[in-house]
Amino acid sequence: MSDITQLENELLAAIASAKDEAGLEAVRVAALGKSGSVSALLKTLGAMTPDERKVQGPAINGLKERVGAAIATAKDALGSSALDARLNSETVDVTLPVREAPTETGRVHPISQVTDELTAIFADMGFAVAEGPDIETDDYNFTKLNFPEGHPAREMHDTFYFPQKPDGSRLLLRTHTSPVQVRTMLTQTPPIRVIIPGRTYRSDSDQTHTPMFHQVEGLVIDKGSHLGHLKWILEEFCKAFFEVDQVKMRFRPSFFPFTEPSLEVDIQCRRDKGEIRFGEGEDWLEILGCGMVHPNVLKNCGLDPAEYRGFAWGMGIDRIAMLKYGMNDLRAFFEADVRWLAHYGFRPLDFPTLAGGLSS
Ligand code: 2U9
Repeated sequence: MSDITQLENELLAAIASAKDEAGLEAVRVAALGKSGSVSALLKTLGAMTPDERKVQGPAINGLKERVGAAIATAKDALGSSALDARLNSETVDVTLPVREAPTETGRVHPISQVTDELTAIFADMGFAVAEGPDIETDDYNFTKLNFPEGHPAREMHDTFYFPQKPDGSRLLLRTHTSPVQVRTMLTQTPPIRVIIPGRTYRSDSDQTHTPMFHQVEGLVIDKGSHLGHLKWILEEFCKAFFEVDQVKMRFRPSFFPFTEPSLEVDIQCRRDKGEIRFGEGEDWLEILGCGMVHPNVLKNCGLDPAEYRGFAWGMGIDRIAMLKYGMNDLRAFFEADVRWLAHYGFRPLDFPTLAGGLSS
């Protein structure tokens, strides 16, 4: 067998056994590429006598053409079988249900929902929302609010302090949202009507306490403000928030350094097989604290107690969310468990509005 015939047989076998287009391309380069075996044979023509060339020329060129044609045929076959394989593996089942959009599957956390609910209720009564920093000075968190230096009420707050600065002062994580009322009074002229929902921090952790929790506080400052206004606002809030027509409330004397008199407020409820219903029953449940702003606080915030009076209240957003929506462990609020959120969360486009129903 001549060398040419042997090379042709080898190349045709290699073409036939190429598994894919990359393998076939390797065979093409090895045969017809610049340094390929067929190209090497073609180069030998130059050194031949004219008689030899007459015989070898057509033989080698014939080899080149047949190998080229075999590669082209194999390429077509491999290309269409690769396409068949892709079409078979990438089929789309058009009968499958359409994947739900994030607006359908995402959920709003109950704390965000309840914050939106109470903002809608107080906005309807003419309140603005005020905000302030989570990191506060001792002055705004305690001193201006009538907590004297060394007063035991400071200890009750289990404060997270930052390291002491060279001048002896130290910043802290606010233990309540009250410093925002201080900032509001220092920068605005009455009448003032604000609510302050926000994060607060105390070093405490059990089933009903977490180191970070949420409060909403409210403040009204005006010339003739009195406890009657406060009671009406709180009653209207409780009816709207718990979505009941009537609610009985009980005001008990208490003590807070920043209010005088100070009161704790219970609402009427019925406890029924682990469930709580509001607006009926003979039980009482504590839901908030309130009072008339202490004259010292008004003075500390640049207001004359002879001219202005104020009242304020505060409640835990997490606590009222748990009461309204029936969760029993506060810690689950902050564990970011999507199964919990899928159960207790709210649909993102169901904004709470008074007209449309808060929680429906
Ligand atoms: C200023 C003046 C008065 C805010 C008030 C309460 C009563 C109160 C607690 C409820 C549950 C905090 O989340 S909680 O632990 N708050 O009982 N808060 S009066 O009074 C203020 C605030 C600011 C300048």
